[in-house]
Amino acid sequence: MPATIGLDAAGKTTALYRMKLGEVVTTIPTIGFNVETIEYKNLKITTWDIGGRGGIRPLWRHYTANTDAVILMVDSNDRDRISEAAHELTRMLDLLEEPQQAEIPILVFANKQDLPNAMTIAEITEQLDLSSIAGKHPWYIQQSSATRGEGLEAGFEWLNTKLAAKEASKIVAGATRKMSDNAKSATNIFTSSLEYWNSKLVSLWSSKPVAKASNDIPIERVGDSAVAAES
Ligand SMILES: Nc1nc2c(ncn2[C@@H]2O[C@H](COP(=O)(O)OP(=O)(O)OP(=O)(O)O)[C@@H](O)[C@H]2O)c(=O)[nH]1
Ligand SMILES: [Mg+2]
Repeated sequence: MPATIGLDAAGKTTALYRMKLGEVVTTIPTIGFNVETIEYKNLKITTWDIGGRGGIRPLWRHYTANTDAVILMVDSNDRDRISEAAHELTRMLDLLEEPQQAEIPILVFANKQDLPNAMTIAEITEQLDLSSIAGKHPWYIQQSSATRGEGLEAGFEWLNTKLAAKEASKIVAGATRKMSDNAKSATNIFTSSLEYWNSKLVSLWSSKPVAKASNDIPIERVGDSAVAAES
């Protein structure tokens, strides 16, 4: 389940409710977390909406255990705290320890783009040092205005594609494993039937009276007899 993180007042709850209900709700700071399910067209994503206040941030790590994606909400207008947001993202990514989390997608919303002093996508990409995670995680940055409902769908569509691709590759991996299991058991059946017939042959063979190879049986030597015939 994706974890939606970001500093307090970045717009996480607003964005999720906007997607869920299609309207702007008046939010209060999230203390702890909410679970929200977004449904839009064929898209369905259930995510943690985790409060971003300083005191709550240490709790984020509890949501990383089964996380299959990270949604980071950034207040593009908050220049003073962009480095803090970058720091929290790094910390969050460091917590992803499970091997299956190695390549989980990271969706960044550069939110509050409706405000005149908003940082650009390029500035935020640089501040968050997103290019440095490129080799580890697929990432995507999307500008948005949660209150206007702009850019949210595009971001979630990207995430949905990534999650669906992962699900599909899991199914393919499962099917391949099953096929190879089937091939293995067919080989096992074949081998054991070979072994069966082999043992049958051996026992048939050993029950036949076999001439004893001993010295009292005269050995005909072709060479000698040829010589004898000549003389
Ligand atoms: N101008 C503008 N304001 C926004 C936007 N998104 C959210 N806000 C406002 O920012 C404030 C905080 O929004 P929240 O959604 O509560 O923020 P949050 O990230 O959930 O904050 P915490 O729960 O404290 O972590 C609210 O007053 C929102 O109306 C946006 O895109 N543009
Ligand atoms: Mg909130």
